[in-house]
Amino acid sequence: MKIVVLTGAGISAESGVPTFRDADGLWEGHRVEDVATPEAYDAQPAVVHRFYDARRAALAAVEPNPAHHALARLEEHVGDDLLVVTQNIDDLHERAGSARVLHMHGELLSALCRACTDRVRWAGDLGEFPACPSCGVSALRPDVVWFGEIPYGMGDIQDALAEADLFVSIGTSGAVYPAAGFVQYALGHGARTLELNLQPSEVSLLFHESRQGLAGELVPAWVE
Ligand code: BJW
Ligand code: ZN
Repeated sequence: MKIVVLTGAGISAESGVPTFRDADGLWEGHRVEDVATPEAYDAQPAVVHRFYDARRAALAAVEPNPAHHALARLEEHVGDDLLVVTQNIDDLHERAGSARVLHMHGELLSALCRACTDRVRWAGDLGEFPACPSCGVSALRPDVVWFGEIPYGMGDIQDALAEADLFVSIGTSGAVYPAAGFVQYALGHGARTLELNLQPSEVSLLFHESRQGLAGELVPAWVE
């Protein structure tokens, strides 16, 4: 049975990583839609670098939770039949042991060169405007996907969704496209669909089944 799991900020919440649209969300006082844009970065690159530097530092102090571990165990059982597509830029799936993880919104531990488009590992403290190790130009930006930019891996994701027997969405509000549209795409290709989220999402009604609760409880219960 082929399974595609989509994860969002809710799966990392119990590890202590803040979500975007809950009360204690990121970008305090700002709508993420107004600040997570290339235009915001062009206007105030130092502010945006500081924001991601702080999140990178915070990442070092958190650990995967039972939901990440359950997905890693599922991969041990089903191997290549599982693909985890995550909107998260943290590395908690990998640290829990998942190998088949596609980071559609980029990665906190990666930098993208605006000059040569190489993606390089963000090693330690490179300073505020580090130079690219590939081309030497000082044009490294966070390797994350902002509004108006095209998410990574869309072709592979569509192929996996089209082949999936089961699509499971975990800890995402369904507010951001194209990820919010995956349920419809999977349904259109015959998959069964299941949502695991703390509260009803914007797309809950599209799923065959929607369970509400903590990812750290719902995901292990679903996997076992
Ligand atoms: C728990 C829990 C617990 C809490 N247990 N659950 C109009 C209509 C349709 C689309 C558009 C439109 N206008 C513009 C667009 C496109 C736009 C978009 O969607 N805008 C919307 C605002 C409408 N999208 C884009 O621009 C995207 N690109 C694009 O469309 O390109 C065109 C294209 C696509 C495909 C092919 C070809 C071309 C890019 C979107 C980039 C999003 N980037 C961000 C920032 C990434 C970097 C960073 O992290 O800083 O990604 S924004 C932010 O939102 C981040 C997240 O990945 C993303 C989704 O958030 P998520 O994960 O769902 O978090 P929350 O906080 O919203 O929800 C958490 C949920 O968990 C809640 O429901 C809680 O209840 C739950 N929860 N604790 C279980 N313990
Ligand atoms: Zn470069």
